[in-house]
Amino acid sequence: MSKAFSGSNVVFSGIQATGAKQLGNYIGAMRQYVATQDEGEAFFCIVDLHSITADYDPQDLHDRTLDLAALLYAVGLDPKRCTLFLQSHVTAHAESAWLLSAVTGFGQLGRMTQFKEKGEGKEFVSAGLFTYPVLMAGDILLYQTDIVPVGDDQRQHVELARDIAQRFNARYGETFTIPRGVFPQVGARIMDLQEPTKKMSTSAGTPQGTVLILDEPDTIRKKFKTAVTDSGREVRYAPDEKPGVSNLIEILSVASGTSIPEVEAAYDGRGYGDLKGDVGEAVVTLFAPVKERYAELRADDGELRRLLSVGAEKARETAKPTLESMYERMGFVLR
Ligand code: AQP
Repeated sequence: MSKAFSGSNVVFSGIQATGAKQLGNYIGAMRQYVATQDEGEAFFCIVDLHSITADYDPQDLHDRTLDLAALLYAVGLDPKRCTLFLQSHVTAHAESAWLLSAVTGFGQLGRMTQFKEKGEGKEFVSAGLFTYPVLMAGDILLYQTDIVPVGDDQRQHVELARDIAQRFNARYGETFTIPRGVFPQVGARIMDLQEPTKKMSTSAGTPQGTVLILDEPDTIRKKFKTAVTDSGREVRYAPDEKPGVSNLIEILSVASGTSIPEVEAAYDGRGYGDLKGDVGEAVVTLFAPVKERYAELRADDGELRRLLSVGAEKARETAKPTLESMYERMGFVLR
């Protein structure tokens, strides 16, 4: 299948609509979106269809979707340089998920860590939570994607998408570009500040250990001040041995634009108190302009909807030839 855009990379990544967005989402994903929007043709998708796989409230989904669109523009996505759209506005996503389920192993889905983690201990686990990675594979493959900027927790799902693409190509003929995940060198897995062996997450993390992008400055400072660190006073980057302090070092490195060894050197002999205070301050400074832009953008519902509708139009056009090839190669009689 030929690329819609030759000579450059196609970038695709999705982000869930529900859940207040946290520092991990920013460092692991959004920051990379902004950086990759000039690497070629970039598509960023608010994956609202994914949001119904766990318990959710319809009104909350509705409001959070527009909140997230405003936030993504506020962190630096530029509608002139990338395409931002809602997954539910492009029906090819739901269709491709069904078609790709024919080349996805039941056993493979059962091995997905996110399914196990998110389903564990729940009274009701939806079938959607199980098939979620197939929808995600369709999201990526419909755009003939080369690179998928995501955090470390999505590594397994991107691998599965590659596997699905290879199986489809082998069974029905070359149809998909095989995508590759790209992960930030620093900050691919930001940890919960209270439980630093677990990733920061709005649904699974601790409220005090999860820093929200739109938290008030004092709340951010307090969350860092009370961050759980390790015994001793040595500010040294060693994630297995010292998860708490290493997480703070990574966050400070990203928020202040300095390398990990530079952070270690700057805090040599100073202990954890200074480090916690400074990381909090650096994150407050990082998010201050984002909060300001967000407030302006979120105030104009009409403009947000207009931008999303332009994005959806572009996404529909781009996805269409790939979806048609899928139907054709799988033996369906075309309309
Ligand atoms: N802690 C993290 N560190 C680095 N990257 C992260 N991402 C999420 N948490 C971290 C990356 O953010 C992108 C979008 O994620 P999502 O909101 O679609 O869903 P998620 O990965 O399930 O994030 P949460 O906060 O854990 O959401 P909930 O709690 O709602 O399920 C992805 O690229 C992800 O890697």
